[in-house]
Amino acid sequence: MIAVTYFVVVLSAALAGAQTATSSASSFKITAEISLDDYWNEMVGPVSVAAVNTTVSPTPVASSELIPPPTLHYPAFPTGQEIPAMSKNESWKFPKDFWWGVSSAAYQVEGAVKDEGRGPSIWDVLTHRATNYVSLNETGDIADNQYYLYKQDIARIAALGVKVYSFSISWSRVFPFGSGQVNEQALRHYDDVIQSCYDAGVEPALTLYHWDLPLGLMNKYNGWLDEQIVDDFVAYAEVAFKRWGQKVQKWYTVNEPIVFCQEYPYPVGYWKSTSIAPKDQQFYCGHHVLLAHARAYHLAKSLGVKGTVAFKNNGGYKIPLTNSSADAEAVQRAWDFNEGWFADPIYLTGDYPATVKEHVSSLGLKFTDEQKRMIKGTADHFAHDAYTSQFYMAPDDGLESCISNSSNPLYPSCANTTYTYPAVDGGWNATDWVPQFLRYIQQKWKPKGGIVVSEFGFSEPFEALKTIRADIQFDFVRSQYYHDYMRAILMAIAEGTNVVGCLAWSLVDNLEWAQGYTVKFGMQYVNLTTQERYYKASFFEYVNAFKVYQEK
Ligand code: PNW
Repeated sequence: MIAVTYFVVVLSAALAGAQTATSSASSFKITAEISLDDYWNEMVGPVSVAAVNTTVSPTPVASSELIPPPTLHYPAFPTGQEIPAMSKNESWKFPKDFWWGVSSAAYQVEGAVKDEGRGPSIWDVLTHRATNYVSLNETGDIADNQYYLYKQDIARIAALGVKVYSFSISWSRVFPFGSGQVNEQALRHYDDVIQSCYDAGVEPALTLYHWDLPLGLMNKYNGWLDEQIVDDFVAYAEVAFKRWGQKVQKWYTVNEPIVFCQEYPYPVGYWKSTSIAPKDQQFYCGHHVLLAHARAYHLAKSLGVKGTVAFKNNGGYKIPLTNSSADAEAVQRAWDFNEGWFADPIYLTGDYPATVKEHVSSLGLKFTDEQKRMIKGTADHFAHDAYTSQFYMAPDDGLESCISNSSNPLYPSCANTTYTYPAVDGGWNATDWVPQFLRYIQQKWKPKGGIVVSEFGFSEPFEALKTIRADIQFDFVRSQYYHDYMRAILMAIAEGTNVVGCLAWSLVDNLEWAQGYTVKFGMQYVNLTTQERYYKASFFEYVNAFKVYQEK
């Protein structure tokens, strides 16, 4: 228990009445001291607490667990055999130094949201207060309770021979209000998570920001919409780099800026209001992310941080619907406004792709020459969360009419798209296009240090409705996905694409953001009542790819 800490915060009228989604006509500013407890009570209210709230020592994983769960649907796994009998393709291999692992993010797995001095993040408000924001009003209050069960989680992945565990640090644990006073207890917690990884023979990879913005910064200046976040992020990164920079070899600054910037506009009334038009907010966010990332990168280098520093980009392969030149142009705009928005500045020019630049500079957001020089080259490899592939095409009424009409729903990218079926129903549909996708990344952004598929994974349709554990564990469709995805990476490597690592999402079922626990991405089932973990068949399928194809 830490002593009650008081922080000076700026309160405005909008958040004094933050329980409802009404925005106030007038606002006032006061500077006040508030305890962390009172801040929680005002902004979030009561939270659920797990039965287990001290760090648990790992219990050894029983050898009976280390064989795949029995098949329910077809007899392809003879008893005791890990995969269907299948011949090896001798022209494929993962090089010896190819690194692979599993991933998670703080708010999705940790729980213990109020413990040991953690301050609230925007996700505590989104789950507790925002009306209809999260399916079934589920929260991350307890989640997988990994805050206390990490030794068990690490032991379970180590038992399967997993090499890397990629997780994120909770900014509002380190800085309960986002800036100001550091919470030493949080640092000690992550010291032990990191050390526990090494003790188990698993290498930790750290992400500094996986969407859980400290609420204090959202209340103070709308988070990523304001340039002040750059200094605050760099101050946070500095604490992490100084603490773990000589130990941790793999660093990511931010996870998927496209996704979290497009999360703006957040529902109004829960935090400071903004006059930035809803559709423009993502570009303010992106601008500040690029500056924050780049400064953090240079800071890491100047502090002598060992290993690699990059950010996790995301997106999907873009397939032109037809061979028309309009669809080709739409595809290019889609790359520009997705991957290229962050990748062109960081890997190529220090600045946005021309199409994006035209739009962003119309908002008054421009990088100076010095900033461009600072941004360019700030990633030691290309980390891509590569889940999907989609068809793209020009809008029905043509590209030009969209580009000249800011009220067109597709503006400003103006690329129209279609999924075969929605992501929550398993429609990520990526594996066929993975080799082309990875080759595109290599040819377009020419990353030094190669490509890491920093997340990929699959939600089985309707898995959350299953009630029989054996049925849940035999995740045939996800297994097929991992089977195909691994072969797609092998194919890419065989074609000469420099893929150096991959991280499967996710080691356990967890809080899938606005979809709560209704959508499952885990390679382990978690009984959320008992917090017991059970390997699913897909985990064995994933691991097996390395058993068969990685050079010893
Ligand atoms: C990732 N896309 O989000 C996140 O990093 C995870 O936190 C999340 O749980 C996981 O994927 C599964 O959804 C993505 O549209 C969101 O390409 C969107 C895309 C990719 C990843």
